[in-house]
Amino acid sequence: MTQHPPAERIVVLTGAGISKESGLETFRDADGLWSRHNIDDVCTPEGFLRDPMLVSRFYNGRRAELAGVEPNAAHRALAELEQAARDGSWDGELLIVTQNIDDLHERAGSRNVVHMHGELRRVRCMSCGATPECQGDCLPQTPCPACRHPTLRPDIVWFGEIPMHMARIDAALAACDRFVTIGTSGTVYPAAGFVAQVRDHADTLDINLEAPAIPTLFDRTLVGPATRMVPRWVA
Ligand code: BJW
Repeated sequence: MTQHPPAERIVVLTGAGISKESGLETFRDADGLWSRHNIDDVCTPEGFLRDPMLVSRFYNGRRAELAGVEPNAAHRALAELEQAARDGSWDGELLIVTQNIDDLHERAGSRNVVHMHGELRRVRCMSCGATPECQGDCLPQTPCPACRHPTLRPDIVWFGEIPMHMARIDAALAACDRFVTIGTSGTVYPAAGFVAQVRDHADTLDINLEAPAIPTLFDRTLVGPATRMVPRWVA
């Protein structure tokens, strides 16, 4: 019989490392996206205003990659834990706060997912704020289906912008008993500061392929690939 974690309210923060074994790139690993793309060009509002086509090509390329990959054992293990809460076999609550813009948590079956850095499958109208879904390539000069304004940007949080759903995330962090990070370098704020927010009231665990180079604020670390370590932690 499966023994799920004992804590009642768990917040899991995921980063690019959880999707790496599905075939998506991370950002800051040696072979990551930032080794080939300039952050200021593709990941800032100023970069988009300078060259919307360059930014659109960057995200269209990532949309194409996402279409060719599947959730992995780590995504599925989290979805199974949430399902256990739903069917009553685990007396707990799980919220996934993801920095990822892919939809692999949802495709694995998770429903309680908050995308704090936006979603690849949506674009945002720079006039009315509508966030329609976009299939295949999305181009900035496409008219918004709601207001016809011809400037749709990726629905992504770039540097200098405020991450999404922060009120819900802060409330979940304040109420959680356990906080687990999976596959994130912990370099980008505000997500990097969540462990400091919870450590006086929650048990904290970091799951990462690499052992931390410097001491961290986490109570425990599990070192290894997410597809091995997350099912082991959830079981
Ligand atoms: C595995 C694995 C396997 C690999 N198994 N593990 C100076 C000090 C402090 C803050 C700032 C500062 N100057 C500027 C700031 C703010 C800035 C910031 O933090 N900058 C830092 C770089 C210093 N932050 C912002 O601007 C944010 N906004 C903000 O702060 O607004 C103010 C505000 C906040 C709150 C309330 C009110 C006001 C916005 C940040 C936007 C980030 N956007 C991006 C790109 C968009 C999405 C996209 O294109 O995909 O988000 S940047 C990029 O980094 C992306 C990611 O979500 C994010 C985090 O990266 P992640 O996921 O951690 O990936 P990596 O590559 O870094 O790490 C992968 C990890 O996986 C590694 O550790 C591997 O070891 C591991 N791994 N394989 C397990 N198989």
